Amino acid sequence: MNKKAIVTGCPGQDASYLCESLLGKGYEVYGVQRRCTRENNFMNFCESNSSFHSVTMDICDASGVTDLVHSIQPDEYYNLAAMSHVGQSFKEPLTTVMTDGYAIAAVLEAIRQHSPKTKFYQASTSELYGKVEDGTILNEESLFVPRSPYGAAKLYAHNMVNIYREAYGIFGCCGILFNHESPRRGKEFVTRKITDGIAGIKLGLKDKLKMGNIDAVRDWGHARDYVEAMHLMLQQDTPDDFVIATGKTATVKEAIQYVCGLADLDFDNVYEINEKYMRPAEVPYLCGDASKAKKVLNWTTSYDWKSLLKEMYESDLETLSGVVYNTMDASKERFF
Ligand code: G4F
Repeated sequence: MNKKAIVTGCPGQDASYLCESLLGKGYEVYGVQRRCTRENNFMNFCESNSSFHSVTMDICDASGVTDLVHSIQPDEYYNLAAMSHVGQSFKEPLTTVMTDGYAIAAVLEAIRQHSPKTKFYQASTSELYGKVEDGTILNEESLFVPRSPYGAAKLYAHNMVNIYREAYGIFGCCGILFNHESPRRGKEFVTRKITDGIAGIKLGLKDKLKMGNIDAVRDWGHARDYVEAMHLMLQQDTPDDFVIATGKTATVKEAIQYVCGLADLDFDNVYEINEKYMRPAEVPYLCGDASKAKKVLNWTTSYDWKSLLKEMYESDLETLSGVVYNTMDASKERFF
């Protein structure tokens, strides 16, 4: 019998990579997405696979979650759905706590009552750490002091997984993932905003990048590598929490400078600071130590922030070049 996995958060970046990976490993995959989620083509590969089953459900609907867990009895459940934009969580604190906090209590209860052998993965985050001193390398033992509604809701969920593990023996793991990006990243996150924006400027489609705090420091890795860590966590004999990170950092400013270099554009003319993108409270510095994941899970990452941004920039340049080409084609038709 093939293993069965439920993956929430389709068709987002992480869920799309994870579903592809699980299908490649021979799983029956139940990909959960909310009704009305914007269309995108990341899931095309999965949807043409007969082992992929598309499920429309809101993870905040506890009865739907309970029915799904009860009827599927999945071997593994990956909770990747979230209100995942930190800045937006200040504007939607209640939606955030429902999606990123309450919904996790609901699925843990469903598993406890109806499918206690299901192994559960929770997408925890480096945002749990909050305000840390520059230069601090964070690991599984570091203190959690979240600085956003997003971080607070995620900390509740993180604690609940640990409580259900201890109290009821549920096999629950939290991946404390540092920032992970790819060409599939939404354009509202800073790396994709930079690569898509600079590709647009290069092609004359855009004027300037409007940025928030460009002094923020992040540890950026590739989402494709990070979803492998999620799977590895659920293949262990005992459940545990793991930091997943590259251990290398750059500022947002360095990221812009690097992509400007790829595009052969002048950094000073490319961006301007706009207060709109500043957050009420900022997490200024994040750098992770993934030694435990490397040792216990044998997990490795093949990208650093430069090779990651290069792949993203090249992908955006190719996509936007197609837009320019098609526009020229249409105007040619009109002209002749
Ligand atoms: O790309 P970001 O929006 O990611 P952030 O806030 O670090 O959170 C992401 O990573 C977390 C850890 O894995 C996840 F839990 C979370 O769900 C999300 O995926 O911003 C990165 C940094 C911030 O310090 C932000 O203030 O870039 C700064 N920044 C500066 N200008 C900007 C901008 N961020 C965005 N999104 N847009 C800007 O214009």
